[in-house]
Amino acid sequence: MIIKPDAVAGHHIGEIVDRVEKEGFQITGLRFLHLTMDQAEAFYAVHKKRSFFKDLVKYMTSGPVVVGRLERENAVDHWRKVIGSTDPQKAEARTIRKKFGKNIEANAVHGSDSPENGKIETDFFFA
Ligand code: FUP
Repeated sequence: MIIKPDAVAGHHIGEIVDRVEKEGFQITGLRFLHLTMDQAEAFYAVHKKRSFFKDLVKYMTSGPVVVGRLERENAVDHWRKVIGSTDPQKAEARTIRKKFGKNIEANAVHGSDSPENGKIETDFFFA
């Protein structure tokens, strides 16, 4: 997971980490850091051609984030259910994005979209 700049700035780290643990995840890595442009561009490289890429990188480097390595049975699918739809307005009640997301860009948290990408993304931040 990544707790994105808007959620960190909004003082929601504690509530989000609390939810992570209540959902049965084991936190096996947790870091507070400010992404560089290079890191943000590399992390979102799949979206390089998309119209929102430049703004997304700008936003992701606008303030510190918290990155976490989460383990659980069926972790990827479960975390995606807990965070909700990319657009907070479309996210279901009780999801993290519904609760804390501001808009489709500043949507509070990141989750990997497959176990393969989960491995790539956790390796990006954790040795
Ligand atoms: P998700 O898997 O829900 O994080 O969504 P995507 O991989 O489709 O998008 C990654 C990030 O790009 C989103 F979290 C926010 C940003 N984004 C936009 O800023 N605008 C869009 O129209 C779509 C995504």
